[in-house]
Amino acid sequence: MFENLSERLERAFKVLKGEGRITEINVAETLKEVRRTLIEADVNYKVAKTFTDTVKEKAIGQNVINSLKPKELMIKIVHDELTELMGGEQAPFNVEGNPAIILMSGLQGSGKTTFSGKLANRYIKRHPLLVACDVYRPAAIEQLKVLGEQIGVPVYSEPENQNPVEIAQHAIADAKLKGYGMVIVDTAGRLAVDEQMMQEIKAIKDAIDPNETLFVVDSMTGQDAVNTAKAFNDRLDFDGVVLTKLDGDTRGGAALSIRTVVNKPIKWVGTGEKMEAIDPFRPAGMADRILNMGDIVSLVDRMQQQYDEDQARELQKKIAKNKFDFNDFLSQISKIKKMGHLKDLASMIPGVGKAIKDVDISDDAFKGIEAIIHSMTPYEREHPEVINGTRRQRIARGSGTSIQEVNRLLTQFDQTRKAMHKMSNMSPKQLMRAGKKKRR
Ligand SMILES: Nc1nc2c(ncn2[C@@H]2O[C@H](COP(=O)(O)OP(=O)(O)OP(=O)(O)O)[C@@H](O)[C@H]2O)c(=O)[nH]1
Ligand SMILES: [Mg+2]
Repeated sequence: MFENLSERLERAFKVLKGEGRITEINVAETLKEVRRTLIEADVNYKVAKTFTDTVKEKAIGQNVINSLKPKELMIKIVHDELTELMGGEQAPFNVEGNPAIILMSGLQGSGKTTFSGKLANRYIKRHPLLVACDVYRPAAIEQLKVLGEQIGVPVYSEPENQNPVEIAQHAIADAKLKGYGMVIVDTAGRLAVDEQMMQEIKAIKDAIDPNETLFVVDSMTGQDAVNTAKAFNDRLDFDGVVLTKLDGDTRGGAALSIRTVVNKPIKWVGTGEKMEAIDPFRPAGMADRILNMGDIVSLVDRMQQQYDEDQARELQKKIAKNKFDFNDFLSQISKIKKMGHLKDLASMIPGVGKAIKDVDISDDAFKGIEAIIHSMTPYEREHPEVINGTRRQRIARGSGTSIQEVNRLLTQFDQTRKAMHKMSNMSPKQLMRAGKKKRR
């Protein structure tokens, strides 16, 4: 995500390295490069100009009082301004009421149906109901049903009814009757903005009065995304934007200009086809990522989605009793995999993004390990200590790996288990001391 943008900005800042202070002259070159970078990332040229003008004003103004080095000062100002450009504070998402009603809008293929599923999955505890209001493609209902099944959420549809307004109204009545806490209405998209689609989505909105009307847009479409957003907003007056496909090699322009052009906040981003690949949009976090500073808050958020407190406590107990086994190991791996692409996750760690830019981190990294564990009997998984030489040979054969790989996994597992057990019995003070010792 934004790799090019990050790299170019970094180069722009390099010019200032070694400079003692910011002056009109040395900052001019950096700013010219920043502006060029933004325009190439598909940011509207007016937005880019205003942006660099503001940065310049702030940089020169702060020069005297600030003790930061020019390069660091510039990075900080650009970071703050990028955050502002994308809306400043994280926008609230209104899910009050019973049921809370969310309406999707957007062009064909923008990711409405996928995002409906992701949102339902994210709010699974509210007992959501998905509604299929795309009446033009028979396959659309089917697509939503497949997603619904995958995440365990029911789908309301009326295959014989061609009136999406009625379907949405019936679905809400049904939700009230059956006690669903949230209704997510998926609608039909068109290839381009057209009058009939606008009338239809407007009619649905007026009829069901949603908490949130979301405009879903493919971030790969760059400037076009901004133009479509404007057209939809003029007619629909939506509440927030969903930027999908941020996992692709999008140039970032849409994320950076939508807020300024339509004055509506981006509320969510989609970063993959998996149902878990959804993040709340945080302007500061996105600025961190653009400037290659990682985004630890989003990483923690992804983790929290996968771990509930009860499970964590259960696991802690097992570790304390030295009962952590291969079943637990397997379930940890599956949680990590659900959090998203490994490379994406790693790049959220500050400082790591750039370091692994050209490293191939494949999502198959766990495949060998999983195959080995799957070749163990249930008893072996719970009692790894019984896995002797003959058993190791059988496991290697069963998993299509070698005895060396099985040995390596068993040794690693044993070490991890010992270390975890030891740590779980330490006081916070002892933990600190152990950490220091290791670093020396
Ligand atoms: N890589 C990636 N692919 C996505 C993302 N969101 C959706 N897609 C893919 O984009 C394609 C279109 O997504 P849909 O959800 O069907 O789009 P839609 O807006 O419902 O399309 P219509 O119903 O035809 O209007 C699918 O192949 C999705 O898997 C995302 O965040 N990342
Ligand atoms: Mg769809």
